Amino acid sequence: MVDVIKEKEGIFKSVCSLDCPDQCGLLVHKKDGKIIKVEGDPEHPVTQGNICNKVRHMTERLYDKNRLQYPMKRIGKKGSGEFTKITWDEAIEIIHEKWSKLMDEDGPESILPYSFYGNMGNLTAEGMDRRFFYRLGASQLERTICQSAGTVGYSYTMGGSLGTDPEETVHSKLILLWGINAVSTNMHQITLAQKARKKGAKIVVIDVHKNQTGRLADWFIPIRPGTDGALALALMHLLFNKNYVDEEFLQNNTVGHEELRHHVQQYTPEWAAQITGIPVEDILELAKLYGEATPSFIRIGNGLQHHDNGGMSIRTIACLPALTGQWQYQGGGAIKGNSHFLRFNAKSLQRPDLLENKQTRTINMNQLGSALLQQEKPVRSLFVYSSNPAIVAPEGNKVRNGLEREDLFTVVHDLFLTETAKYADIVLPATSAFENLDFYTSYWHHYIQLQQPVIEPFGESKSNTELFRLLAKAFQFEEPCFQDSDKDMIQQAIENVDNPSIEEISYEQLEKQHFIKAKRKIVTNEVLPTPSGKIELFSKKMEEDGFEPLPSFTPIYEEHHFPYLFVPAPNHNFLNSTFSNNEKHVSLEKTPKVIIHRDDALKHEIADGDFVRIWNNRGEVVLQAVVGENVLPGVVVTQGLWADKEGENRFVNALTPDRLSDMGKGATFFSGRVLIEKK
Ligand SMILES: Nc1nc2c(c(=O)[nH]1)N[C@H]1C(S)=C(S)[C@@H](COP(=O)(O)OP(=O)(O)OC[C@H]3O[C@@H](n4cnc5c(=O)[nH]c(N)nc54)[C@H](O)[C@@H]3O)O[C@H]1N2
Ligand SMILES: Nc1nc2c(c(=O)[nH]1)N[C@H]1C(S)=C(S)[C@@H](COP(=O)(O)OP(=O)(O)OC[C@H]3O[C@@H](n4cnc5c(=O)[nH]c(N)nc54)[C@H](O)[C@@H]3O)O[C@H]1N2
Ligand code: SF4
Ligand SMILES: [Mo]
Repeated sequence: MVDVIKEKEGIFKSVCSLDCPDQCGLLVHKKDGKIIKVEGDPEHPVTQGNICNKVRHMTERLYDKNRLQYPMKRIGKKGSGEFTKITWDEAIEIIHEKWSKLMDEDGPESILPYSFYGNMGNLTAEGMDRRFFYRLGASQLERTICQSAGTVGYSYTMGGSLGTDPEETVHSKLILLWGINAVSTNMHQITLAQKARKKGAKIVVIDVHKNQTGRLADWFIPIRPGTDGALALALMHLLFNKNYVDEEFLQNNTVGHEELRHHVQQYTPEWAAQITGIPVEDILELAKLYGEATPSFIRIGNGLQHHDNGGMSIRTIACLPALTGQWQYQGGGAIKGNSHFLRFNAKSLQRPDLLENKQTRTINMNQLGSALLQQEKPVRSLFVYSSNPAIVAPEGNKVRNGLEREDLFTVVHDLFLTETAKYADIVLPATSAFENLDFYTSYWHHYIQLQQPVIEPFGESKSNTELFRLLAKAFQFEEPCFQDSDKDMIQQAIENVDNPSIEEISYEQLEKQHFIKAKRKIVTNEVLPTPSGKIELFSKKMEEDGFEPLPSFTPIYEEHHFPYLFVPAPNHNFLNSTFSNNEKHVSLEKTPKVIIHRDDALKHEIADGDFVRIWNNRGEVVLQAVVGENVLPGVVVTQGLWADKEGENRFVNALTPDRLSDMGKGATFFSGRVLIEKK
């Protein structure tokens, strides 16, 4: 095996580390020891050499003049971004000393780790860090900002994150992109859908506004935010009543179809039309289309689940493919997530046993602001890595007020001086994924991939695993697992796996083959991981957990005094807040905008291009209006999680609620309400 780092020139295989379902195979071009170009790997079975614009411009981020090179300590006011250079030894010493004192005074729970998937590598995201914080006994973080409501909802129906193999969706005859902006967020699903379209498939998009994905659809269906569950219930009503259901499939593979048939009689298309804003004729037409198409495929996006009722919406939509027996066909079914097929030995990697029955408290990452501001058992130190909560977390002003606390000792490990890092006492430079050894498991396609380091660490930066090894050493943790190398950790994670899809993969095989596909059977030939082993249209487990056992609809929370629903979605050229601090990507997005329906704009005398003040009891932003008909009246949409800019007020998460969703303690970014006026 070539030691890629040592090679000064060449083209090397790599993996995209970003939090994106596609997890593309990459080819990295190297010259004089530096990366000069990143392109798609044509040999990757799913992504086939195509990559997005974001990563095509990755070299600009890797060698950005603002990339952190060495550890620093704060010298100015919190948030001001004034720091001075220190050494790694000093940084580790300061953290060790401070934490030892806090642990003596208030116990280890006064320390809160905060991380997410800024890098999807399994070691980077949930490896040595987990071992370290379990062993320390720090507060535990509920990492539920992204997909947890839907994951729980989908699992009640299907037993886990398992769905269609995306490669098979080229055979689909109907592709329903539901609450997903796939052109921006899952581009290879679009490539596959286009191939299916060439063979006669129809693409239908259901969204609250007509973005790029809506524009390429054969049929775009606008829907009021947070009402998708009602649409799905009416579709079920029609599928049963118009005999589109596959009775044999229901009989053999599901639990509760008779109860469901009876239950959905109340959910007429007229009822759903009132709630969703979709005309009755369109609901009838969609039911006919879905009822008649085989194979049909639903790609369930994140838009649906970032709502108060997100869990139940996805639980409900997940029932649809079973009604018409779609799981029997190649290219039929649905994908919410597919990580079930690539389950590895997470316990060996993360070592939760190191907690040793310590009763540590849990803090929800969506409620970071409240956690930092609470008086009782205060959080006294925050350690942020692979995440940028000062931009991405809801109720952002609360988060920043918390970060401003002079008595909070904050450490941030990142590649850039993010908005969060500006509040840190200690800033530590992180390597990029191209500098690390790691393994990757997609949550959409079915391949596991190895990432060999391609370049030397940038400046003095260190990987997440190396950082936590150093901290473990400072704390004199003696368990041998703190000395495991990255290769050891990969082996521990992929060996002795209780998952028939990948049980025999070895490190050497991964190294040789680059991408290995999970062995997978058609979902219904397997016993599903639900309590009954079947698709649960009626779920006893839901009843035990305090939910209605059958699909149902609860409207999102009414913030009555604010008339407009506010949907601050991601954008095309950033990935969450990543790239929002890189000039190239910012220049592609230009400026943050707010999309408003013509009638609403008229009411407030707002013209296209005007600046609009958008506010509620949580905060306010001022954005430039795009007036038109690409959004329903009563809904305003923004795109992108933008870095702060001096003199501008563009922090959309200042307005989002930190309520938790019905299931999975998930985020409710899209269930907030606002007022608008011309600035
Ligand atoms: N370019 C780019 N790609 C990304 C990301 C990014 O920031 N930029 N982020 C990555 C991450 S972490 C994730 S989780 C995924 C997210 O990607 P997606 O799964 O596409 O989810 P979102 O973009 O959050 O929302 C998708 C769409 O849902 C719509 N929506 C909002 N509320 C509702 C509703 O109630 N009903 C319906 N039907 N639609 C609704 C929004 O208008 C939006 O167009 O993308 C990943 N990929
Ligand atoms: N309004 C609104 N808010 C949202 C969303 C939305 O749709 N609307 N989407 C939500 C969703 S789905 C998600 S997943 C979250 C995502 O929120 P985050 O996970 O915070 O995602 P990013 O903003 O991309 O920040 C990741 C950070 O990790 C850093 N990083 C990258 N690699 C490494 C590494 O190897 N080590 C370390 N230490 N750092 C690294 C990057 O430089 C970057 O600053 O945002 C959520 N926030
Ligand atoms: S961000 Fe997504 S689409 Fe872009 S290269 Fe990475 S995995 Fe591929
Ligand atoms: Mo996400």
